[in-house]
Amino acid sequence: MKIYWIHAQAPLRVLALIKHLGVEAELIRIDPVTGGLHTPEYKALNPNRKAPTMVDGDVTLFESSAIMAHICIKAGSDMWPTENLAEQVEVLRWLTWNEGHWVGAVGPYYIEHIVKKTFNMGPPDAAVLEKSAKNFVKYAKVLEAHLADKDFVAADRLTIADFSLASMARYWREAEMPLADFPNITRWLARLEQVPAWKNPWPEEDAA
Ligand SMILES: N[C@@H](CCC(=O)N[C@@H](CS)C(=O)NCC(=O)O)C(=O)O
Repeated sequence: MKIYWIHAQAPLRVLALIKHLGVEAELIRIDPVTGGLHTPEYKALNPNRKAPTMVDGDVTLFESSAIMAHICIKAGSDMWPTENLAEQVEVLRWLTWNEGHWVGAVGPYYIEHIVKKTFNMGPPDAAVLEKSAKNFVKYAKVLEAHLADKDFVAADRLTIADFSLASMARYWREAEMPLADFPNITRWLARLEQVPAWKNPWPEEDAA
């Protein structure tokens, strides 16, 4: 199995899962700054020109959720439930909620404070952050209420939904996300940090 990755939050989920499950994979780092996502070879694998991308035999996949589900099935891991279909639906619900709502809520903070700094794109735009606050609070309230009586997002255990939802939010302090008033969320994020592969998801040669 080959995983094409860049140092960013969607590939992070897949790399953490691979490490957590001990799956053997060739991890191929791409440099987005020098056009690595735009080569004809890469575009043939992922026409979105984004990372991650997985190639496993005849199967080529983009979208980190689908890649994570594939890896779990292959590794026999119930982090993507395949026996209890009610659990599978619950995990799917939170993966969908992540893409549909949570990414849009936390994304502006992550982009303004972390992505811009990483790629020397200038200072955070205060107007963007101010405009984002209402949406952030709206969806943080949903997750906060959901986590009131839970250690994990779905199925009462660690699943790929946790990895998806936490991949930007894990940087909440550095990204200045206003999460201090959401103790269930911050406790859940701290709990995930106790998972070694989540705490240090990057390949060994790039542990920074
Ligand atoms: N929904 C996609 C998101 C993929 C995505 O947006 N990847 C970003 C990194 S988090 C990327 O490749 N950005 C590089 C670029 O847009 O040039 C997934 O979950 O895989």
